Amino acid sequence: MALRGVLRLGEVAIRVLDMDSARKHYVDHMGLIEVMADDSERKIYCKAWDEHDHHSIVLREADEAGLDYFAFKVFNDQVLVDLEARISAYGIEVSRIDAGVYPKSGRRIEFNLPSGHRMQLYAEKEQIGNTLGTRNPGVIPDEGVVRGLCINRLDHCLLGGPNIDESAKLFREVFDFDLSERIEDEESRDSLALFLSCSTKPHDIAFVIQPEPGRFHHVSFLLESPTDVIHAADMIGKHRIPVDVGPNRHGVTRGNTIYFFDPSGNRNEVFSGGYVHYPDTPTLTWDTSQMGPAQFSQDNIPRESFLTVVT
Ligand code: M3P
Ligand code: FE
Repeated sequence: MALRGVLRLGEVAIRVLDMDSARKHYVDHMGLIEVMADDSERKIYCKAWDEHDHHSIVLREADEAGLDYFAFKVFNDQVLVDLEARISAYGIEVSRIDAGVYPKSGRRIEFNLPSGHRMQLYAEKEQIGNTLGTRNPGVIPDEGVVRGLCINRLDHCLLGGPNIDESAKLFREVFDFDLSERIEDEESRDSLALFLSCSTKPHDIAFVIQPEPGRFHHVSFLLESPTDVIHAADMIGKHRIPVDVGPNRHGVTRGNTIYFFDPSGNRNEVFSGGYVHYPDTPTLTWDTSQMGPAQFSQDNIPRESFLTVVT
């Protein structure tokens, strides 16, 4: 697996109810960097410090919270050409979006997943760097660049909807992702949650079963260390950010985690760690007899909210 196909989750567009409080949360408290604002569209664009691309998070003020769309970056335009043909041959309608329609971005293709989510792929986005430069870059940016929860980068998102087996099949058969982990019902063996990787991370995207299509479970950001997770917990407490769970450690993926909510009710996660996944790593299966250890391995208490609270 040289990473020459789908590279990573590159953009998550989140609806928020009020931009002032969203900016306070994502920029002032979490420490994402606001790189651009579009007042007419009521959007702001943000990045984490150790990302080279122009932005990874788009916040849009709207009447309802949740996910507008998410986009994966692919290696080059030829991958985009190949994937468009493969998605169409698979039986999913694909539309094309010209370069520049999405700011700082090359052309995109867009389609809907069986779970009801709008997904895009793109190969080009303006790179503005991580402030360290690319020659003798050092390891730590100048004071003030790394702030708040000390987030290194956007990592993954977890989406809720029906037909999660079908969405996972598309990722495996068309996008060449691996199924790294699966939570199933102990009796029916039905899938409850599916974790998929296109890299050496335990997951780049995951799906959880939900009756309503297109739901947003969480967007997750990578921190450098478990020490930073504890620091983030202090900051979350200081700013009175509502916590869902944590600090704790997922059994699934083994990440040290905190789940919390933005002012619109969208769930966020910061985490560090997790094992290394390779394409020959066997799929790990959990079942509902071990929901506690699967979800939160430090107290083994399953949280009902994991399967019910989404935006
Ligand atoms: C993650 C992660 C559960 C697994 C969740 C996993 C709660 O969100 O980032 O590893 O079962
Ligand atoms: Fe997560």
